[in-house]
Amino acid sequence: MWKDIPLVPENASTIATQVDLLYWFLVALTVFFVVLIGAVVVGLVAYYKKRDDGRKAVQIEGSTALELIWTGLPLLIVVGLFAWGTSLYVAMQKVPADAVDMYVVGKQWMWKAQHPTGVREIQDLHVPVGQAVRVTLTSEDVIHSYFIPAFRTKQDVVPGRYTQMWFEPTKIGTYDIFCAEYCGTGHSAMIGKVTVMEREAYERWLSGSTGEPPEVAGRNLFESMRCGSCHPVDAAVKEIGGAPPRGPLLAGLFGKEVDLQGGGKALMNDEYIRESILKPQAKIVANYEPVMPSYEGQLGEEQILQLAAYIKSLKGSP
Ligand code: HEC
Ligand SMILES: [Cu+2]
Repeated sequence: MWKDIPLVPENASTIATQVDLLYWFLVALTVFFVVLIGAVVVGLVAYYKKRDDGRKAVQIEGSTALELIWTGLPLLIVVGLFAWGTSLYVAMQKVPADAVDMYVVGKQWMWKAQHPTGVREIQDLHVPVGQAVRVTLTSEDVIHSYFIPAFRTKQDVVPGRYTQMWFEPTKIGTYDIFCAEYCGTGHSAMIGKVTVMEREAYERWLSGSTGEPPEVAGRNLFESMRCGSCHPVDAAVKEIGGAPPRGPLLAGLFGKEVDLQGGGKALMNDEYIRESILKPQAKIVANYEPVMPSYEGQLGEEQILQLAAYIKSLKGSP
């Protein structure tokens, strides 16, 4: 029904209906009070204007009942809205366990996407219907915002940091992607299309393009950047080049806490790996010398995501 009303985008994800319900409730509530208060104001003006019988206005010095009503009622409404909004917000943040990972890097003025199999595309995004997708986003330059109105999802894309959003498309079709954060002259051209396809069609689309999975690209980078000259990736490696490894073992660490010099702890996640590669001096791992060079300027955001995917894929107990 809503698609016939202009300005309301299509409803094509599992959360779209809930977002719309909250939205329309807010609109209805606002309209209700505007009309009610407007009608009372206009009505009373008209009523007292007509009744010119020389009476004086009566001052009301206080009314506990009235005060309770006009404080309590709005409070109830606002707290209810807060609870509703918060629970929806939490649902929109909680990524389903079966979500597949995709990566999107924003850059003036394009979106570069990478699929779990390594297939890449620019501007557009192809996704299978009925499959939850977690998108990890970052930017190579300024702040952008990844906005897919039909899915009711919008997420800031910030340089130097990873943000996430997820959606589960429910309807086959092609929908808009916009940049929703003014990012320079080409901002209005920073648009694309998300194409929701049947799973088989998506698989066919994927196999029609070539690319390496991010963790494979990451392993190649790990080798070509010679990270392995300091870091063992296998607990069995006790020596590199005839000496004990200079860097910590990287296998089996993802999602765990590492001890830092000076007693703190850090959670090994995408963000921490990124910082370790670009600003290795920011957090020094306990019992290691700060000898890791910074790769700032040598590795792009997409490459860092690939390295993180590779480190994530390294299994085994540290
Ligand atoms: C010259 C040796 C050296 C090289 C080369 C090197 N590292 Fe390191 N790396 C270290 C040392 C030493 C540490 C621990 C001290 C610290 O935190 O800076 C470390 C820490 C790390 C950590 C944090 C590990 C933890 O247990 O918390 C990550 C992730 C990492 N390096 C990734 C890389 C990647 C990816 C490369 C290649 C692009 C690389 N390193 C190249 C020496 C090196
Ligand atoms: Cu932008």
